[in-house]
Amino acid sequence: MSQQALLLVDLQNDFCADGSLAVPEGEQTVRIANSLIPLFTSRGCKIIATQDWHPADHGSFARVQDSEPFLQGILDGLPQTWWPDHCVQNSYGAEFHQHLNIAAIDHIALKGCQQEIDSYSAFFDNGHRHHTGLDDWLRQQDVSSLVIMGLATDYCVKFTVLDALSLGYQVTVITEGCRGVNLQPQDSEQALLKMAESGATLMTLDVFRAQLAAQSQ
Ligand code: VGL
Ligand code: ZN
Repeated sequence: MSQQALLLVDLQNDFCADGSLAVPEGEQTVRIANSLIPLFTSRGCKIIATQDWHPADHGSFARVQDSEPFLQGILDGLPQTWWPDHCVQNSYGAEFHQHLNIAAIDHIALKGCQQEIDSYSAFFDNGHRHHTGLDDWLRQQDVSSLVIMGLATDYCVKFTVLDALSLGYQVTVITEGCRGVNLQPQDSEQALLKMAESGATLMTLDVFRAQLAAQSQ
C-alpha cells in the first residue's frame, strides 16, 4: 500500500531565534511539527527530517566570497544569494531545535554538503547535478504522498516541494508550519503561490487533522 510521510525541512538552530540565519518566528514551527508527528506515527507513517549541512567554508557563505550577506553572486554557474555562515556540519547551529521531537525521526536527509554548490531542495542540489538519496529512500518505503513543512518557505521548503512534485509525489504543505526569510517582503507569499500553482495542496494543521479524521470514519 502506498504510504504518506511527513517531511520536516531544516528545523535547525541557525534558522531559529538567535541563530546566524534566523528566520522570523522560525522556532514557532517546531510546535506544529510536534503536533503533526503523532498523526503520522499512529498510522505507521514515516517521519523524515532534512538538515542543511555545510562544510565550514561552504561556497554560499558571504565570508568565503569576500562579500556581504544577502547580496547576489554566481556559484558554480548559478545565481546565488550569499548567506551568513550557517548550519556548519557538527556545529550547534546545525543541530535540530531542542524542542523538536527528534526521537520520532526515521530518516535524515543531509543537503548542502558539497563546497562548490548550494542545495535548497531535499532531493537535488541547485543545479540538479547530484541527488541526496531521499527519492530512493522514499521509493523503497513505498511513499507516494508527502506532507511538507519547515524552514524557510522561500528557499528550502519551496524547492523541496517543487522537486517533490516533479518527481511525482502528491504534496501537501502545512502553511503555519512554514516561515520565510523574506529578503523581499512578498517572497514567502509568492513561494506558496508557486507551490500551489505547481500542484501542491496548501492547508492548515486543523484542516489536515479534520481530513484525517474524516478518512478514518
Ligand atoms: C536555507 C538559505 C540558505 C533554507 C538554507 O533552509 O531555506 N536558506 N540555506
Ligand atoms: Zn544553507
